[in-house]
Amino acid sequence: MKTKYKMLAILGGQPAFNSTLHVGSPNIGSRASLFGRINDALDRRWLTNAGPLVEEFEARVSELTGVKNCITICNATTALEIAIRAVGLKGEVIVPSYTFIATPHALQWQEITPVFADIDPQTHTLDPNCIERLITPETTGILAVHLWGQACDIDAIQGIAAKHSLQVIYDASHAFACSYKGQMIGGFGDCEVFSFHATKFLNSFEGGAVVTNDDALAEKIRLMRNFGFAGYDDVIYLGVNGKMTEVCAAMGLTSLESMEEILATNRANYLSYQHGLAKLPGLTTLEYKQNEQTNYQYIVVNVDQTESHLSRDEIVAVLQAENVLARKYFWPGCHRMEPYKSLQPNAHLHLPQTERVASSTFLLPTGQAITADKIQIICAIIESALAQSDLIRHHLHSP
Ligand code: T4K
Repeated sequence: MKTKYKMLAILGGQPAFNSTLHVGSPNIGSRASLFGRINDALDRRWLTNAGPLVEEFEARVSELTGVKNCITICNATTALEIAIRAVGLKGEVIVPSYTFIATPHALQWQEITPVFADIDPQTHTLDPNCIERLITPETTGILAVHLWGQACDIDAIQGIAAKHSLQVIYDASHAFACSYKGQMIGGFGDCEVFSFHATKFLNSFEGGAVVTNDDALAEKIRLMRNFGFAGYDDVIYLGVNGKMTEVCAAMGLTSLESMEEILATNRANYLSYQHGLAKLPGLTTLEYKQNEQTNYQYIVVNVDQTESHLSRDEIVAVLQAENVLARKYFWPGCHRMEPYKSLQPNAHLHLPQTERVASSTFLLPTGQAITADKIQIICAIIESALAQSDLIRHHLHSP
């Protein structure tokens, strides 16, 4: 790592970092704990199919979220697909476009039409005011996303769902260990889905879970996760293979042991970025609600081009040249990706906030791989770039 006092890499200088800094660099807990658990699993010769580590991980997630049932699944995308089928969604489902592509794909994969709704520009979560006008006789549910770990407006969404007899699933992939009005995310709607992917706050290499207080729904999901087997030689349901392995559960349990440290690092990183970016014109860091629990998993920066001397894309180009792999999540919006772009070519007409936020937002690296001194350098790079905006623009856009 070199000092901040240097020529920017985009202008021909050496990159600030010798190796790439990633937005999703995994948090790694105690290797000794992890290897111990994996060794035990090998000794037991029980490697998957709801083994003891999976059961322990499920019990810990239930306990932490205060939700009766946790069914771990091999990843959150499959968990969403299973949850959608178990809840009985069909026809059309209302979903934000400003999310990771897995959210609408989990519907479309089952030939359910995702009907894209706009977001609140402050929180980036589904705007309840945009839902009702999209409801048709074909609508069966709402699939809302607790984006960046911030809860959606759950009260408003549940109110609309009750009025129109719709089911509600929350994609809580970003929201493990976060709260809504003081209650942990997990127990809202018909069910909620967590992701424990390597890049997430709490990781199990790959992994996800459906959590629900509905025992009958939980039972159905358990069957669906395991081909519909109710016992040896007895299939009573249509199912898939959605099981989590013991190695993944070992990683999940080990990550849980480090959760407080990960949270403290994420929070410290968030405050360092806030401090470092505060004085830069046109740049604002997404504010997390101070009266809620949050995992500070993402550093989300919005660029107001009327005030900033560089656009979001120009800033990202500057950072990437320095080996800071800032990401343009979730650009260009799911409605502008296939197959939705072809199936719903006019969707953008009712998604003005999604379009605006998707084209002006970027994410910065955080987690345990990032330290305060690296953050200071990243902020100094952005500051230096903004101060030399004419030169950078000329460099980026001249043929
Ligand atoms: N719903 C929502 C709202 C989601 O955000 C996601 C996933 C899902 C559902 C589905 O959950 P899963 O089925 O994945 O459990 C990444 C993650 O792969 C994805 O899990 C996540 N959201 C999404 C926001 O980010 P990509 O396509 O950007 O992945 P990738 O490979 O570029 O990884 C991100 C960064 O992390 C890169 O700079 C590389 C770095 N990285 C990645 C891995 C896997 C590492 O440094 N180490 C690693 O081991 O989607």
